[in-house]
This record gives sequence, structure tokens and C-alpha cells, in this order.
Amino acid sequence: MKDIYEPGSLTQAIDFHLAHSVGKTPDTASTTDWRLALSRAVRDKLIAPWFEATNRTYAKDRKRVYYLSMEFLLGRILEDAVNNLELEDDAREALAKHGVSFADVVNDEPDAALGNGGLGRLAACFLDSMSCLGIPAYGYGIRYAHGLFRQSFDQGKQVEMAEDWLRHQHNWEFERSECLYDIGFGGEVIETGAQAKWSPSDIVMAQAYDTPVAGWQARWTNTLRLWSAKPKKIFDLDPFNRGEYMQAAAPAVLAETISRVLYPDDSTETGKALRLKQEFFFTSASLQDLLRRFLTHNGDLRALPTKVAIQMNDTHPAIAGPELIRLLSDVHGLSFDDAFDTAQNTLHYTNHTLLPEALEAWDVGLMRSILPRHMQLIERIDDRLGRDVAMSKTGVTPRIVENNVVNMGTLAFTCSRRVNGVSALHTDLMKQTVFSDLHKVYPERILNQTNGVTPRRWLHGCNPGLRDLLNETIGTEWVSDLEQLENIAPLADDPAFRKRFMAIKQDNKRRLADWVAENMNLQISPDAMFDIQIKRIHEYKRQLMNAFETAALANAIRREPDADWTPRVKFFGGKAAPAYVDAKNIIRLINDIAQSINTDPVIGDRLKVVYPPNYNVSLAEMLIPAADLSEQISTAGKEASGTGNMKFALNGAVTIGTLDGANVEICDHVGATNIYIFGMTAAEVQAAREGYVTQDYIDRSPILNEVIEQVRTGFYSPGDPTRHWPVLEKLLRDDYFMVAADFDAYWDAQRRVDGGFANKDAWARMAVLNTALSGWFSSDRTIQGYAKDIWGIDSLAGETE
Ligand code: 9GP
Repeated sequence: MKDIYEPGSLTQAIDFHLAHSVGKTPDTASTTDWRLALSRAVRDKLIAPWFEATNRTYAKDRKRVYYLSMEFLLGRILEDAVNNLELEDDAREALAKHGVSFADVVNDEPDAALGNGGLGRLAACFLDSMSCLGIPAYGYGIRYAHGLFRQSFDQGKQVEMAEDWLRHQHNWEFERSECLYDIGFGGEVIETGAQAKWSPSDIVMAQAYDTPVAGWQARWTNTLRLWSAKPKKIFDLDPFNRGEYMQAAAPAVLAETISRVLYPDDSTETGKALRLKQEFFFTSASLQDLLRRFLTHNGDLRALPTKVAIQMNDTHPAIAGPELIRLLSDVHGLSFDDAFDTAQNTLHYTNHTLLPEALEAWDVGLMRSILPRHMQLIERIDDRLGRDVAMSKTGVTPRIVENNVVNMGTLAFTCSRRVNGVSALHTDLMKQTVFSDLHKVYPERILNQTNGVTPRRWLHGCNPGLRDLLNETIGTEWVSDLEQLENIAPLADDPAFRKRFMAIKQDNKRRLADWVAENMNLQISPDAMFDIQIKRIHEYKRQLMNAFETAALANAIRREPDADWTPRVKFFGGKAAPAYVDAKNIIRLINDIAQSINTDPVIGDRLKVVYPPNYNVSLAEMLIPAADLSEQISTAGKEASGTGNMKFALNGAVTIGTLDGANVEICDHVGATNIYIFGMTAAEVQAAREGYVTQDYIDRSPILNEVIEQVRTGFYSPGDPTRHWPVLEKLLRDDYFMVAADFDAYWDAQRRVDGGFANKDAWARMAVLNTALSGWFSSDRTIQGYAKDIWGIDSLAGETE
């Protein structure tokens, strides 16, 4: 299919869509109108490659990947698409003809925040890489009407507001009103002989919305298919006619609740049933959809694994095991054993956390009431597991159903052909801890695929200055072959190159400083070190340790203001799950510390603290290229991988971090002399648990002790001296993440960083080497690993007809 516009005719396309899709003239068009027109024009360019990719996959009946994820944290789509199609200059020029700024137009787009953090953003990077590499794939998820909440601060306290990304037209998707599946809940199982049939009491419909996802230079384009819940029965006319209007609308409202909001991660007991329904809703719709597609070309469902690889992104879609078995056996007539084997050879599971509270476990009663047939099947799967366990003679006793709960990690593991962790350390710990029993029974099943990030968004898109320098120096191939960045490594010793590299960093810092001045009414100097910690607020990520170190540094400056300080601006960014009280308390403390430091004339420009509200993908795109120092300071053994750490290193920030998650591999790649590692290792953390007393560590650290005393006596909350007691109370009672134990090592490492930053040449060299040696952390490399080791799928891009 031919592109509908001549090359270079973006102007014509934008003007056409402004009139015909948006219904405006250039004189009356708002920024949003221009954005909608540009989005339409750009989307048009995706159609030909999209159809071509789909047709080629069908024609060749090729194996496809189905990536099932509760979260796709896409961020803005327009700028990314413009970048992937290399249309930036054309778009800028076309808009400029109307006196419209390209930057204003792309910044007008709300983030598609259909995710909480790393897991959802990883899914988005994977979509990009699968398209870049020409791997036929569908992303399957939920089209939440409201993504992750918007965060603001009220006197330092986090306030949550509903997010509204679909308020304007969402021009990237195609509504598929014909693509509908029934999703059942509740009811009973009717058994006739060996046959079982589930008769649900409630049914909602899942309707598809498709978004084309173009890879680099649109070499290949895949589909993100998101499901929206619709009522089976639009409207109840009887109650309406009786004047009972609320009751008449109730069924529709209830059905639509399923795709209304993204649940915050790490959250609470509340809404458990709804969460389980959401999980089943999108998993079942996706499986029905992919089976329908498979059956258009194939008759024997036992051949499913030859054409289909399903990846379960964490346990959220783990109900895929029993649901696929149900569809294959109850609906399509396979025996249980055939259905189990087929499902197991098709399914794969990625584990993203070892934190016990994030490993899903559903109450058996809840599971039985919402999914009665699945509960039966889970028990049969558990029997299969029991048989394998007995045969293995390992002496271990892993079970899926234990103490009246269904352990979804064990279920996902049992139903999968391959199970992977997301960094080398995390995968080792999976084998040693949560999955140690299962690993003994199935020693071949666990493997590692260290995470990665897409260089298109996280360097080419967000750091145009560095992009241009790289293009000029090593050509453009690095965009789709990131390890070519190594070619700039020798230039780390070239003063002229270093100067240009750091001038770009300085521009990025200036841009951020301007933004802070304009949006937060705070002046910061781009000459100071920009030290950034951005991620979800969680105790294990230890923003509290960073806050304490910030306060301690302020104390030291106050004592000796005339000493030779390395000026710093500390940035914090991130949201706490609304029900996570301890994390919200930490946010308030950080904001209070910031207030105290930023208004202290003695400290002045030596230290400033910035906590922009509503951290999201778009903010990350501005912060990361401006960072000198990347804070990756989780308790060793707790951060499965991290991906922010990779984005920072790629953009020439130096890491201060623990030997946790992918930091270990970053250290291996960039070299131990180009990273500041401190603190206990995972093994040392384990050893220190025995007899751990927080107060002992505080007593041994005068620097920490002083800060703790300040917090206790209300130094940061004058007028409300007890405000931060809950933070201290928790720390003293249960410093599970060992803030106190690692504090001094962190303080010392920060002082080494001060010295390092003061030596401009040496720092610039480290910064260049971080970029040069981070190419391995491309999500293209990760996806190639999945394709080869897990999915058994080849690239179709570039393959001749
Ligand atoms: O916490 C992990 C993070 O370390 C990892 O980088 C990311 C992607 O693999 O997943 C996060 N896990 C979750 O968000 C929930 O399990």
C-alpha cells in the first residue's frame, strides 16, 4: 500500500486534517487543534507499514508474540512517532508556517499513564523494540479511562487527583466496535460426565482499541490492542420507565468500572475483587482473540506453541494458565492433559519483584466466587505440580494452593515453559529464595533477561543535543544498534570532544533550571551538580536515606559555610501509592526538608532541593538528560533491576548506587572507576538482619544522629514538631530496608562524589564513558534475548517477500 501523501507533504496533510478531522481553520485553531491535526497526519504515515507488517505475518503464517501486561506506561505518543518516522524537521517547518511552535504542540499531549512505574514503562520499551526489530507482536492490556493519578502537594503532602488522558480525542487508536468478547464472572460449573461447562452469572464485553506501534524508521509496525469494558445490556428499560433512572444505568456503570482506573501498585485490600476481575477481563479477552486468529489458519490447537508465544508480564495475567486450559478443553474439546501441555508450551512468565507484598495471592473463596471453573482447574494444575514434585524426588513441597490462598507466582511458574528474572542478580535470587523449591523441581525453567530501555525515546528523542553529536561523530546506526556507542569511548580522552559533550549537558541543565524557575518559582544554578532520584516512592528505594543525607549536608554547610563546597541541586520525583502511608510520610518529610534548605540564606546556592509534583514519563524525559548524578540506592537484593539507572547512564550521568538489580551489570559495563558503589551487598544485608537494632547504627553515626534529632524535635516542621514522628517511629521499630546501616557508607560515597565533580575533566571523562559503555542496556538487546531464548521467533523486518 502506498503512502497517501507525497514525501515532504506533511504541511498539506496537517492542513487537510485541521479542516477535515478537527473542523477548524488556521485562524481559529488552538494548540490542541494543531496537535490533533499533526497527530492525524503522522498516524496516516503509520498505516501503510502497519498493513504491510500485518499482511506479511498473515501471509507467511508466522509465529507471533503476545505480550500480556496490565500496564503500558507509554507517555506521550506524538513526539515519539515523529521521531521514529524522522519527521521532526518537516513537522517543525509545517507548523512554523502557521506561526505555531512544534514544542508547544508536542507538550500539549497528555501522557498516556497506563502504568505505575518500571514494569509498565518496560512494557512500552519492549513494544518499541519489537517493532524496531521486526518481531510480529501484539501488546495486550487495558484501556483505562483514567491512568495513574495526578499528584500535587498541599503543604508538602501528596494529594491525588483523577487523571483524564482521554478528555480530548485520542487520535492514535482505532476503535474496533466489531471486536468484542464476552467475559464471564461468577455463576456455577455444570458437569456432565467428564465434561464441565462454566455458566457465569454476569457477563461484560471486552471491546478492542488498536494503536499502531511503529518501530525505528517504520521498518515494522505492530499493534497495541487495549480492551475497554462495555455492558452486555446497554440499558435497562423497565426500571427507566418506572422512573428509576439510577437503577436503569447501574449495569452499564458496573461493567464499565472494570476498565475505569489503573490500580496503584503496592496497594491495599480495597478493591481486591475488582482487581481480580480486571486481570481476568483483559487476559481472557486477549486469549480468545489470539485463539480466533490462530484458528483462521490452523486447525489443530495442539500446534498453538508453534505459532504463538505468550509472555505474562508479572503475575497480573497469571490467570492465563487456567483460562487457556479452560478455553482449550471446555470450549475446544482438548483433554485436560493436552490442554495443559499446550498451554504450558505457549506461556512464559516474567517475575519483576521478590518483595513478598507484591507477589500476588488470591483468597480461595474470592477466586471461587468470581471464577469458579478456574478454581477447579487451579486445583488440577496443583495436582500436576504435585506429581512432578514427587517424581523429582527433591524433597521439596511447593504448592499453588496453600493456607487457603492461590499463590499466583507458583501458578504462573507451573503453567510456563520459561520463567525469567530481569537482572542477573535478581534471577539468582529468584533461584535461591521465592522460587527455590520450584527451581529444584524444574532446574531448566528459570533464565535471565536483563532489562533494557529503548534508545529511540531515551536518547534520540529526549536528548537532541547528544543525538546530534553522536550522529556527527559515529553516524546514525547507533539508534538501532546501540552498542556502536562504544565507538565514542576513545574520545573520552579527547578534551575537545569532552567539552562538546559537557556543553550539551549544560544546555540540558539550563533548560531544566528554566523550567524549575517558571513552574516552581525557585532559582537554581546549572553550574551546580544535578543529583536526581526519580522513581516510585517506596521504602526499599530509600528516598529516606537520600533525604537524611540532604539534611546532613545542609547541617555541614551551615556549620562551615565558607568551606569549599561542591554546589548541588538535589531532585526528587515520584508518587506514592495512595494507601501507602509510610511512603506518603516520607514525601512530606522531603518537602519539609526542601523548604527548610531552600529558604536558608546561609546555605544559599550551595544546596537546593527540588521536588516537582506529578513525576511522569514526560518529566523524566527532561530530567534524565540534565542529570550529573543518578541515585540508585535501594537496599541490595530488593530492586529487581531498575531501568531508570540505564536511562541515566546512557545520557551521561554517573551513578551512585548499591550493588543491587542491574546496577551490578552497569558497574561491569561502565567500569568500577566510572560509578560510585557503596553499601552492603545482598548477602551482607541478609547477614545483618540477625539481631538488627536501628538505634545501634544511629548511635554509631553522629551525622545521622543529628538529623534524626532534628526531625524528632521539629526542626523541619516548626509549629508542628511531632509531624514527622511516624517516620522515625517506623524507622526505629522496623528499619527493614536498612537505612541506618547503610547511611554512613552512603555519606562517604557522596563526599567522594563531591570531590569527583569538582575535577571537571575527570568527571567529563566518566560521563562520556557512561554513555559510551551503556549500549548493552538497549531493550533491543533484551528483546533479542527473549526472541531467541524464550519465544523462538525470528525477525521479519528486512526479510524478502
Ligand atoms: O521493581 C521492579 C524494577 O526493579 C524493574 O526494573 C521493573 C521492570 O522489570 O519492574 C519493577 N517491578 C514492579 O513494578 C512490580 O513488580
